[in-house]
Amino acid sequence: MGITFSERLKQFFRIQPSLSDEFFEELTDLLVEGDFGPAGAYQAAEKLRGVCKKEKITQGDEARLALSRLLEGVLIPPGSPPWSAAQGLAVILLLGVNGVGKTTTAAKLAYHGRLDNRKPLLAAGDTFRAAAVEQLKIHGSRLGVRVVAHKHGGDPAAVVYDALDAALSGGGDLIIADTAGRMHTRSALVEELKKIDRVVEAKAQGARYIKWLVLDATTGRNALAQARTFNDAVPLDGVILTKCDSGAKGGVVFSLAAELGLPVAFTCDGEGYEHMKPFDPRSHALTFSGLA
Ligand SMILES: Nc1nc2c(ncn2[C@@H]2O[C@H](COP(=O)(O)OP(=O)(O)O)[C@@H](O)[C@H]2O)c(=O)[nH]1
Ligand SMILES: [Mg+2]
Repeated sequence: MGITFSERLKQFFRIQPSLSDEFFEELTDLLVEGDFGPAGAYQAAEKLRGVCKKEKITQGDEARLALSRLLEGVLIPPGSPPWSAAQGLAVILLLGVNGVGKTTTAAKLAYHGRLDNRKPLLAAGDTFRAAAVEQLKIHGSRLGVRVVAHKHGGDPAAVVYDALDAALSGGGDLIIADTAGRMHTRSALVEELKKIDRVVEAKAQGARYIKWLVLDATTGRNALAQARTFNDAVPLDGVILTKCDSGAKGGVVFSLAAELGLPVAFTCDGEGYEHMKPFDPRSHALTFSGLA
């Protein structure tokens, strides 16, 4: 693997003799490469130009620090996880396309919830893929967490309904529902997700209900397109970024905040249960800028 994007950004700032017009143009191009998208990259570079002028910054390293501060300001702090905020039932619905890491993330959330003294229940809402229920059951038995499942091809809303029933009768206080990332058609998937959403809204009144989109960090700008699609179908509370260990550039996180108002709740950097941590805007901005 070559040098990371953050290292390139760092070098770019290092070699600047002056913060000329050309510098800000090149910075824009570089941010586009870092998954900012053209409009976001231009805005960030222009904002930085303004800050440098106002604060009389002339050195590359100072400018990089200013960029990091500016980018941190774009990000939305995730708040505390739903299981730690209050007592009572919490319901997490995980959405996202195939292969992004939903099922693995469901298991990680159960693991972390239990560390915080919650009693998780996993709901096997991906009834579309034959192996999906089995995959979640394997996690459930490793973790000692109950998995509510129906058979392959069943109605996922009914699975979630049963998980809610089980929780409300004392079987748990943190439901983590996995869902399918693919159906026969996109509209079928959207209808299915809306139905699950209606079931939770109706049956879990008073519960803390969170909808998180799982995104593979290595898919770059495509992640933003996915977020738009899902957010239109079922308004999201935030995203969980997976595979941050696999060479992601990290710029899309700023677009998720600036363009869709979505915070990142957690980042995952490996397949193990412990490879998930709460997202920290400051450290993301510093790492992105090559300062951490
Ligand atoms: N390297 C890495 N792999 C991950 C991470 N999260 C999930 N995976 C892997 O990605 C693949 C797809 O995950 P899965 O949970 O089945 O995705 P789903 O289709 O969205 O449910 C599996 O091989 C996981 O082990 C992560 O944070 N880092
Ligand atoms: Mg899955």
